[in-house]
Amino acid sequence: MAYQFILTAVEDGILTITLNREKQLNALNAQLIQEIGEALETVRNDKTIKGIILTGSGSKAFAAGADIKEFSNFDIEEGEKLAIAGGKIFDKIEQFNKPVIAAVNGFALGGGCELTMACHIRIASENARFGQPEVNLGLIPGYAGTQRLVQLVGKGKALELLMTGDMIDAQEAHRLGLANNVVSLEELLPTARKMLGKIGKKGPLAIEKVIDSVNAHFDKKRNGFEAEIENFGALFNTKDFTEGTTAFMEKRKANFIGE
Ligand code: CO8
Repeated sequence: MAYQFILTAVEDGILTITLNREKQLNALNAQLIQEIGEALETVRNDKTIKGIILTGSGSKAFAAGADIKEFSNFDIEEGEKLAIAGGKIFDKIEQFNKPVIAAVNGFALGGGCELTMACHIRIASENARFGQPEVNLGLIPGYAGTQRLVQLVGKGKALELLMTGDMIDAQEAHRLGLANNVVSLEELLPTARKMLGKIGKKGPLAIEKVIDSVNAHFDKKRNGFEAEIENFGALFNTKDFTEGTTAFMEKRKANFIGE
């Protein structure tokens, strides 16, 4: 499929989606966000794909935010419409049935930081900078930054970052739990691929249920404990469960098929 603002590539069962507006520091316009959603849908039911990496083109930015030029003249209705449409794609990422890793290769600001937080895991390069600078524009985050930042770093630090608009470096993001780990820029994509390679050897349905159960914790309409029990029980009815336990007993590696 041809996209205007992203690049996609599949290698070793991993789909890499690269935000491709390097001159604009990969600022997120509405179409770019929609294209991420479309690219994800192409692999949802593809059993050969074990995971997804989201990254930015170039070595300066993952994404420096939502495209300020796109929404600078918007009124209330247009602003809300943009936030709702984009928010649905961010939710899709968070709830995706395969692991999504943000490989954060530079600035991840505003909507860019929010996009990393919608991903399941964030790996940062040493030059990465995170921040929610919307207050500098007289705005607040519109892609759930006020919610997901609290989930990742806690209320006090989230309020500080959201109200000061301060940028933090990769090490500080790691210390706060925003970044899972920090590696050199050269090691960024290899590290993300290695992690997805490891996850890809596990039972895909179990991975899907891990994602769903953890998400249930943060969903006010669900009880996470009940969701886990339901997901746990459902896995007993799968070929992967039979294969996993049989392989253990036969002292060999399991060959999961995602059924
Ligand atoms: N939107 C549009 N263009 C951008 C953005 C952006 N967020 N960030 C950078 N660019 C563009 C610049 O305008 C510039 O373009 P040009 O060469 O045509 O003038 C180009 O990218 C390079 O940027 P700089 O020259 O500014 O590069 P510097 O190295 O000097 O500075 C910074 C890098 C510090 C990252 C700087 O570009 C910056 O501060 N960018 C804006 C950061 C920001 O405020 N982000 C938050 C945006 S608001 C947001 O994300 C709200 C999310 C919720 C929206 C919900 C829907 C409504």
